Amino acid sequence: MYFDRLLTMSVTDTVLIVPAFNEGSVITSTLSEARRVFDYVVCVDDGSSDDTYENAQASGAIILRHVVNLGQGAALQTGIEYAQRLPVSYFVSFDADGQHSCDDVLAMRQSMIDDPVDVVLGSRFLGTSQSIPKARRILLRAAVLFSNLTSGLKLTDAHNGLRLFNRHVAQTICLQDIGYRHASEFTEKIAKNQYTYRELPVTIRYSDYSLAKGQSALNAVNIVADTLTAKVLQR
Ligand SMILES: Nc1nc2c(ncn2[C@@H]2O[C@H](COP(=O)(O)OP(=O)(O)OP(=O)(O)O)[C@@H](O)[C@H]2O)c(=O)[nH]1
Ligand SMILES: [Mg+2]
Repeated sequence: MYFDRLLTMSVTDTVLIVPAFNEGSVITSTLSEARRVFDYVVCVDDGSSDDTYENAQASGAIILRHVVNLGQGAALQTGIEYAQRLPVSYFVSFDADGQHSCDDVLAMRQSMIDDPVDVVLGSRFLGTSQSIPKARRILLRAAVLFSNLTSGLKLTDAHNGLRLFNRHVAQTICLQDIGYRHASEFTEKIAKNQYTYRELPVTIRYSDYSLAKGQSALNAVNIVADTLTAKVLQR
């Protein structure tokens, strides 16, 4: 144990918030990898029907649980609300399926320390995305154009789940959308709440596992439809 601690970093001012839905086969490695670097890791089991909850326990992370599946947005908001009671300055949204890397989080944290802003957003288009399917790349690029049009921000990657933000954002973001559209809501609220922000290059890993269980392209159509509806209702 002691030697193991020597080999591991111990970042205490940052909490990783990991929404997880049916990630039983990868959750232990994702959370254990994170715990080697970050003292505070909060995993929200979003009503998984597999052994995600049991396997997450083994990592020593803090595990919260939705009794029913609500959606990534709801899981993230639950984690953000809980994490505010921890003695940390920085909050990170981090996926459970192995697509995000702790090294990128450390770089985002350092960027925030060196030159504070409210939100540091990961961008796979400033960085790299290992073996992203061509169709997915085209869809994501189109989503960026649409998101910048509707939010007024100038982003290079609008639906990247890897974000680091400060306590002011954690206290005021209040994600309402429980599903995938929370990602658009997050960028809209950066504009609406006038958060200062910066993008940083990150690496998104596309494995056979993440591609097999990940988002269907159809979701993009839903997000566009929901966003347009939200815009019309705002009027
Ligand atoms: N699919 C899905 N994921 C959820 C849900 N609740 C929490 N999550 C977690 O949200 C994160 C992102 O979900 P993904 O399905 O990987 O979505 P994505 O990364 O945007 O899309 P891919 O690039 O296809 O993986 C993962 O850690 C999921 O486990 C849910 O209701 N459905
Ligand atoms: Mg994923």
